[in-house]
Amino acid sequence: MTHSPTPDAPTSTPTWTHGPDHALLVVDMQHDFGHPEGSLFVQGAPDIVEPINRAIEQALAAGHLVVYTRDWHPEVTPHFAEHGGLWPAHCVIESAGAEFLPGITVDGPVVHKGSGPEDGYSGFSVLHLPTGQNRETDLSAILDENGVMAVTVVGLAGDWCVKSTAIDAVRLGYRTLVPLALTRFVELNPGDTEAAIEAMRQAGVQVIEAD
Ligand code: VGL
Ligand code: ZN
Repeated sequence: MTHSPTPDAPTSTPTWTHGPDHALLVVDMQHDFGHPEGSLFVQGAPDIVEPINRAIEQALAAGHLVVYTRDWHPEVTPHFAEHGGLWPAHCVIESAGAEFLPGITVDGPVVHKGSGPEDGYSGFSVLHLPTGQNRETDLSAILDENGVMAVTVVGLAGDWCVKSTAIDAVRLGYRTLVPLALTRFVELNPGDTEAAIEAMRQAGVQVIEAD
């Protein structure tokens, strides 16, 4: 990785006039998070489908890479409450709940995460519990092969996978934007949304308020 971090990036509204080294990361726009009948529905998620589609269209029109992540869990995983984790079963590999929301435009590489005995939320790496090691996904290799230096992270959920992916992106040296208009939060506990925004800003993520 040769990117240098730019923690003091300006705080202006993002546009899709960014350079060709900019990629859009669309995180976990899947049935279980985004559909009211999904097992881990994130309030407000249906409202961001069309705005994200517009961002995808603009990114593709500008020749930018759009990369998608999918939460992709085995039926038995320490990530699920019934096996010691935090969450109801969701996004089980090849199940209907793991499908992309039918409304979302998919046009780019797809990175799966969480498919082993793993816990974690970042699209870049998850913790492999048997070894205690972080296991990398293909995401940073895909970005590097495409000369990506800056990323906009959108999708679900703002206080979990979007937050972790964005913070990891900064650590890996990408200039990183999160437009709040293009994400929604689980808010498992009151205050989680504000805390997630603050954690992203502290890490050097450029969090953009909705207009
Ligand atoms: C997520 C909870 C559990 C997410 C994934 O995509 O934000 N949240 N697994
Ligand atoms: Zn998950």
